[in-house]
This record gives sequence, structure tokens and C-alpha cells, in this order.
Amino acid sequence: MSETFTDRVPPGQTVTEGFPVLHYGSVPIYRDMDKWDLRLFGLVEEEISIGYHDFMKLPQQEFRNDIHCVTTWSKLDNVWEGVAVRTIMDKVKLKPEASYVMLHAEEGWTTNLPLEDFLRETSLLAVKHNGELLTPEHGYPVRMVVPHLYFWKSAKWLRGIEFLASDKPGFWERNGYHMYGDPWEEQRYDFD
Ligand SMILES: Nc1nc2c(c(=O)[nH]1)N[C@H]1C(S)=C(S)[C@@H](COP(=O)(O)O)O[C@H]1N2
Ligand SMILES: [Mo]
Repeated sequence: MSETFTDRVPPGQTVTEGFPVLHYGSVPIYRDMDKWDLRLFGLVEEEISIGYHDFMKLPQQEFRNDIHCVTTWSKLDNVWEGVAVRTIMDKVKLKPEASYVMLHAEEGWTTNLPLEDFLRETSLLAVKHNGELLTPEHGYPVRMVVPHLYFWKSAKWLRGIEFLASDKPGFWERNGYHMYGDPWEEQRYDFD
């Protein structure tokens, strides 16, 4: 590599040009988007459910970021299009106790993060990557992208956003992954 990216690549990571596919379970097949919805629930004044067509009508923005997978690959300069978290958060009123978020994906897969990390300006609900609709493997129709945490926090096939008063482990977190997952601090696994 002629250029070094030490300021952009966290410790222990290697830059890849590819886009590896990583997940537990199977890639969902959507036959009828009328049956898809995204639920915002838990510690909100009123729970809401947004259908696919309404979701796709929400204003979308472009985001550019680097992603860091706990299995040590990083992919730089991703261009995503999607809905900013604050756009979706305009639709609900949080209860004052809300401090954590559980993201719910298809097949009951979950991941947890603090509310303030979810609410960062850089967090988005992505529908496109590098100009193309997300492929089924990468999370079609909607995936979370939280670029400042390890990429396992970026739930593919997102279906629910739950607001909680206290932190609870999601799927990988129950299986030894770090509760927070800061790549710059190498918060990979809690058992080491
Ligand atoms: N629904 C769901 N989302 C998921 C996962 C999963 O198993 N299920 N795996 C996570 C992990 S461990 C990683 S590294 C990234 C991989 O995303 P990619 O396959 O688009 O590279 O998705 C994350 N989101
Ligand atoms: Mo991962």
C-alpha cells in the first residue's frame, strides 16, 4: 500500500477492497413488501409501525463512512443512502427513562447500543450502498449503519427499534461479544 491509513484504520484491522458477507442464520426472502414494517416501540409515548412504501418516501440522505468488522476487516469510503436516525426519531416521543436501544432484525436477531450512539448524526437506516439497492445478503431492504462501532452493531434486515431504560445484551453480546464495541479501543469480546 502506497498510502497509510493509520488515522482511519483502528488497531488490529486490515483494509479490504471487497465487501464480505457475515451473519448468523439465513438471508430473508421477501415476497410481499406490503407485509414488511419497521416498529418503534418500548419506552415511547406511542408506538409506531412504518410500512415499506411509507418508509421509502421518507427523505433520504447520503452518508460516507468507514466500517470495521470485529473479524478484523475494515472497508473504507462506503457511500450509503438512507434515512437519518433523526428523521425517524421525529415520529416518536421518547419517555425520559429511555437510555438504550435494542435493534431487532429478522429471525429474532438483536444487537444493543446506548441511545446516544444510536442518535449520532452519523447513524442511519440504509437502503443503498455505493449507488445500488442493498443486496439481500447485505440487508435488503433496510439495515442499520452505526459506523463508529464494530459492524456487528449494524443490524441487517432491520424490523424493530426498541427503547430501553437499561442495557441488555443482544445476540452476539450474549455470546461473548462486547456490550459496546468501540473499534478504536478494540472492544471485541468481553471474555478477553
Ligand atoms: N440481522 C443481522 N444483522 C447483522 C448480523 C447478523 O447476524 N444478523 N451480523 C452482523 C455482523 S457480525 C457483521 S460483521 C455485519 C456484516 O455485514 P455485511 O454482511 O453487510 O458485511 O452485519 C451485522 N449485522
Ligand atoms: Mo461481525
